[in-house]
Amino acid sequence: MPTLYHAPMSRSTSILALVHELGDPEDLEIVRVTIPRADGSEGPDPRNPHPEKKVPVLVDEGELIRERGAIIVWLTERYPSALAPLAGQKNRGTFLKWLFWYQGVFEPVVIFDHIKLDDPIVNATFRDLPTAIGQIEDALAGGDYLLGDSYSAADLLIAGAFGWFRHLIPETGPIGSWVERCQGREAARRAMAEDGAERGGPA
Ligand SMILES: N[C@@H](CCC(=O)N[C@@H](CS)C(=O)NCC(=O)O)C(=O)O
Repeated sequence: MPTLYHAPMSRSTSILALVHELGDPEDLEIVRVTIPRADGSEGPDPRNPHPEKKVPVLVDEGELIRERGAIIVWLTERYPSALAPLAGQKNRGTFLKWLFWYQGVFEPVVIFDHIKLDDPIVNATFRDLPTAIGQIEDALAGGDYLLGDSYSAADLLIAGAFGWFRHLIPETGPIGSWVERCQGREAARRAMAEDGAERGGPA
């Protein structure tokens, strides 16, 4: 039985939204844990099996799966749906590309930009935020979502980041309306409402 360890109003909120998108599988258990918050409240939770006590983390079939991209692949394979092309299906490679790009490039670049890190080696490895945003804009020029016409768990992950960091949304171009489309989905709204009610605001 898969067990998701989740802290309200954190990176694991996107995985809670995914669980809702997948129809709230009955065999999936959600354990709410604490993490240290920016305001100094809470702290690491002894029940959290993550080696660094981070969230999200998923435990299933005797394995511990960390990193949202990996958790998304695992859950969308375990509970097949329109949210993710499976191996052999159209757009599978594009789907995986976006998940890995988010974890390996986009989130680091957002953080480097936030701390105003301007380093030639970092820039050569990751490029920069305008380049990253341009990649998303190019993809959205071909349809309403990253895979074209249909919403996927890649949209859930990447648009979710813009939902938290709205200042990253360019004033013009397709990203603003894409974020609204993704964040306006029932599953995303439910996850935010549940977490907000529990915690009362972002981490
Ligand atoms: N790369 C990880 C990041 C996980 C992460 O940093 N989670 C934060 C929540 S927003 C956390 O658990 N922070 C608590 C801590 O660092 O102790 C992922 O995408 O899953």
